[in-house]
Amino acid sequence: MCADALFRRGCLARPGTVRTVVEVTLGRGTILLWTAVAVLGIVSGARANLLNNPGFETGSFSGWTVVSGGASVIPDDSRSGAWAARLVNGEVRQGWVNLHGGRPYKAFAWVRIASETGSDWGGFRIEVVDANWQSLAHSGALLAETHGTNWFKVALSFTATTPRVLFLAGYFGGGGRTQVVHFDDCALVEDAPGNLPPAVNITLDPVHVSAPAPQSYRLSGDDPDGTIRQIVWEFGDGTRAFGWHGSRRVGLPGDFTARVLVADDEGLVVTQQLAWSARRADLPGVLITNPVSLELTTNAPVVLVSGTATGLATVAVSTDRGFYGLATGSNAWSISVTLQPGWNRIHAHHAERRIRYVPPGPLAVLGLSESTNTVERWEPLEITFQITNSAATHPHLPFEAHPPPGLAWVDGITVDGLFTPDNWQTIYRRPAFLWQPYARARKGGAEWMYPTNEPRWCVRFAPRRRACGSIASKYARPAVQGSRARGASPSCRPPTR
Ligand SMILES: [Ca+2]
Ligand SMILES: [Ca+2]
Repeated sequence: MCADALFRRGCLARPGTVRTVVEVTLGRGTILLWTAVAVLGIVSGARANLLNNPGFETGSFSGWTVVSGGASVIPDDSRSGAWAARLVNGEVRQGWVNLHGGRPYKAFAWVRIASETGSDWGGFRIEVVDANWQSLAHSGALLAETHGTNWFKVALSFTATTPRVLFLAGYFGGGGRTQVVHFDDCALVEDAPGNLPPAVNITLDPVHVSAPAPQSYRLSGDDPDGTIRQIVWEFGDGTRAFGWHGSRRVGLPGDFTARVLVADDEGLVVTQQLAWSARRADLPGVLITNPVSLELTTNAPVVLVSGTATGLATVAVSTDRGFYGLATGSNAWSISVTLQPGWNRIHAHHAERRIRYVPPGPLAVLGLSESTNTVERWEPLEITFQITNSAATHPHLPFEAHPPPGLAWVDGITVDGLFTPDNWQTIYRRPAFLWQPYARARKGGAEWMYPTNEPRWCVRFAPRRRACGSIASKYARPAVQGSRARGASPSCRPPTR
């Protein structure tokens, strides 16, 4: 009969066949934390600052015009050098600055909102206007609420529309707000191709911590042709922080490397790292002597972990992947640790190893099972299957060949189902997902959900078009992109049409 899109198993060669291909993209081969990507563009030579007395180092407003409000030059809160400007709802500006019409420029200023009271529209701003009094660049209202009370850098970009411009800094708003603002190190420079990386230094104080104790962290520096937009600290002991500086409490003993990720306003990322350590006398000592390497990859599902300990009757070993056990021995201890595919963090008290388990067999899609042999138009066709020998740590997260900096630990897996009603002239791609069936049960007057069996992969598709003749249900073949292990080539073929 001329069926209304009946889907039936096993008729692959007939016209109108719907084929299914399960396409598997596996977790990447390695975790790269804080990979430096300081790839520089072509940058021209030093760019001349077109402003006069940009840092107020004359000790005066020479080169500037005080337009309104309270304005003074102060010696006790400069961003650099000896002097900075202080405005109390004031405004200053440079005289007309000559530049080249049509060329790109950048304007910078360091600003600190020393105090702010009241509320009204507007706020402190940095602005560039052209000879026709058209605003070319504007920082927006800079408020303590949004920018805090520490020094920060304002970076503006504009294209000159006239041969001269004004550089303005000051309060523009209602009289119900009073802002005391310090600013320094202003600049107006012609833009150049490329992007310079942020130049930064980091400090930890103290570097060697007698834990438990606080440790402060501080990043200093600048992006010479822009601003620093994002700062992420990865201290190495499992803690993170954001921002230029702060303090945290250190409790974990060990030797660590702090890494700092710094991104500028054009997305260029540089990293800095600094070794530090913590010791504490009030904890038992546990060392892992085997494996020696802090990180390694293995094809064995069980790894022997051994070490030494002082001050402990038993040594407990656990992983972040569900293993827990007590080691044999105490002063010299050992235990067999069962690994899960992907990365496993093994902890023997505060000692740690990271081991990636890559199953040795070939990647395969097994146990394909359909919900039904035939479905009507718009009815769902559900195919479940298993994937063996995947090395993805997080099968519920998608695979990313090039994850953003800081997200490299998300080594997931992407599985798609491809469906075609016309021998691959038209392809419908549907994402598969790891599906954990549950059973409901009522216990103690409450409803509970219990997982039933192991999770399976599942992809669903409902045909939306009619087709004549018998339509086969599926044709499955795994295809692998990416790799499970570093440098490994795909072990399966791409979809066959
Ligand atoms: Ca200065
Ligand atoms: Ca830059």
